[in-house]
Amino acid sequence: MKRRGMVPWPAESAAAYRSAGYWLDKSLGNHLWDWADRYGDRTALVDGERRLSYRALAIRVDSLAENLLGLGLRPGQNVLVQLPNCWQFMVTVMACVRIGIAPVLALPAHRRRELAHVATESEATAVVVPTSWKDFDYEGLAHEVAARCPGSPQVLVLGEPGREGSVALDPLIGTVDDSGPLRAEDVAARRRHLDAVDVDPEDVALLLLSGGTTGLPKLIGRTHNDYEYNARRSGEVCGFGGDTVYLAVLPVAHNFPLACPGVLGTWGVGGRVVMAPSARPEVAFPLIARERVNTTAVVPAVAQRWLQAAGTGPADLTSLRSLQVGGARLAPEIARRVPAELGCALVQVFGMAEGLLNYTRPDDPPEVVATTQGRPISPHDEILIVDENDVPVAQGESGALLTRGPYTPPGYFRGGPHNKRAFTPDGWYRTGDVVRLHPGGNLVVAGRSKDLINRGGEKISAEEVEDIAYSMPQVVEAAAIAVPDDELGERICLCVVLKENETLAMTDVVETFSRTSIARYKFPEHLRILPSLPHTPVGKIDKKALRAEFMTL
Ligand code: J2J
Repeated sequence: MKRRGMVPWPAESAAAYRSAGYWLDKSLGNHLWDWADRYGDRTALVDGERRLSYRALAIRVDSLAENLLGLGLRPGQNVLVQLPNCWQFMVTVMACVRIGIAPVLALPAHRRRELAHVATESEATAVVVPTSWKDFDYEGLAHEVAARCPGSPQVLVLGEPGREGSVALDPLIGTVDDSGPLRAEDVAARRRHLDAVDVDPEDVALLLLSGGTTGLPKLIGRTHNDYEYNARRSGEVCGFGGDTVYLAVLPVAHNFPLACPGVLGTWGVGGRVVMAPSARPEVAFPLIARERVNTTAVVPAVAQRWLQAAGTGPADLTSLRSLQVGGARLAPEIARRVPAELGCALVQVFGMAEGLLNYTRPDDPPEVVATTQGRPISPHDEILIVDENDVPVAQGESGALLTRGPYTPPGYFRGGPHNKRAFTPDGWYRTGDVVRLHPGGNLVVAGRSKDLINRGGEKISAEEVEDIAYSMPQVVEAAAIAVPDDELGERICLCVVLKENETLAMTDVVETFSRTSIARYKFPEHLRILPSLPHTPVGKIDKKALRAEFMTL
C-alpha cells in the first residue's frame, strides 16, 4: 500500500529501474537487519562514549519500533522528528521506517512556523524532540505545535520529560546491554513480529524537507527503493567500503549526510559512522583524530572554517582521505586548497533532497575537481539543460537543469498545484539551477533561476521572508535578495519601501521575525530602505536589477 499523496514513477520507468538492479524491493528496515546479519559485531555507530554494533543497533531499532506500535502509532502514518546529531536520531528514523512510519526530518533550527506547517501537512501523529538543546526548549515548542495540529500528535522526548503528556524516548529504545538480560529468543521473536508488518518498498520511507522556493517547506517523499539505491550507488561512486569511517557533521536531517553516501551509504558496506554534535573545528577535529575518521561531508562555509583552523592550530587530520563538499557553490580557489592544506582528496557534490546527485570522481583531473560539480551517479539519471521555453540549449551553453531518474520522485508529497510548477507534464523535475556541461562531461553550476537565498548551504525561500516582511505595518513593498558574503557565500538582504513618514530599523525586523517564530537562519541580516523597487515590464519586482543595485552601493 502506498501513501495517499505520493506521485509514483511511471510503470515503465519502475520496471526499468528494477531490471537494472537499482530497486531491490526491500524495505529499509529489512536492509538494516541484512546489514546486522552481515556485519554483526562491527561498530556501526559512535556517539561520544557510546558505541553500537550493527546487531545492537538493529536490536534497539526493533525495540523502539515495537514500542511505537505499543503507543498506538501505525504503519502508513508520519512522525515529525526534530533531533540533533546523536545515536537516537538514527535509531528513531530506522525504527519508524521499520514499521512503515515515515519520519518527517525537521532541522534543529526549525521553529514553530516551519514545524506547525510540516506537522499539519504530513498529518503527523507524533513529534520527537530533545527536551532542550543549546538552551532552547524543544519540548515546550513541540507541545505548542502538537496543540495546534488537527490530529493532536503525541510528544516523545529525548531526556527527562518536563511536561505532562511527554513520553520519554530512551526507555522505549531499551537500556539493556546486548550481553545483559536481553535474550536471543526475545530478539528473534520481536524481529519476526516486525518482519510481518507489511511495508511496501515502493511507498514513502521518509519525508525530507525542501528548501523550497515558495512560502513554506515542501515535503519530499523518498521511497525505500529509491533511497536505498541513492545511498548504495553514492557509496559505490565514492569508493565506500568496510574501512570507511564517516563523520556525520552536518545535521543528519539533511539528505547529504544521511544518504549521499552519508550514514546509510556507510552502513550498507559495513563501515563505521561517527556522530559529531557540531561542525566547529574544536569539536570535529578531535573526533576525527580519536576515531581515525577518513571521510566526511561539509558545506563550503564549513570547509573554509576548517581550512582556517587547520592552518592555525594543532590538528591531527592525517586519517582524513576524502572531504566531500556540496550544498552551495565552492569557489575554485578554496577547492584547490583542500588537498594542499588538509591533505585529503576533495569531492565536489551537487545534490538536492529532491533526488539527483552529482559527484566529481577520483579519476577526474585535479582542475576538473576544483572547477566542476561532478556528474550524475546513475546511468538512468536523465538530464536536460534548457532555455526559458524548455528547449535544449546548444552543447556547453548555460540553461535550466531538468532531471528525471531512479531516485528523483516525479512529484512532491501532497504537492498539489505546486507539482505543476515544479515538474513538467512528463515528470521532469525543474531543479531551478542554471548549469552548463563541461567538455569532460561534468556539470558546472552557473547560477539559479529559483528565488532563494543559499546561506552557507541552508536554503531560504525569498517568498517566505517577504511574507513576514509584509506583516510589518510600515512596509509597502518588500523583496528578499541574496547578497554575497565571504564567510557564508550569501546572506539575506531585505529591501523595503516604506509608507510615507514611516521608519524601520533592523531591531524592528528582528522583533517581527522573532515573534513569527521562524528558524533564525531566515532572519534578514541586511536591511535596505529604498524609495522604490525596480519592476519588470510585467510588474514583478526585478530582483536582478535589485541585486545589481546592491552591488554598486
Ligand atoms: C552549487 N549549488 C549547489 C553545489 C547543492 C548533497 C549535496 C547537497 C545537497 C543539497 C544534497 C551545490 N554547488 N555543489 O541534498 O545530497 C544547491 C542547488 C540545489 C540545492 C539543493 C545532497 N549543491 N546546491 O544542498 O536540497 O541550488 O540539497 O538545487 O538542501 O542546493 O539543496 P538541498
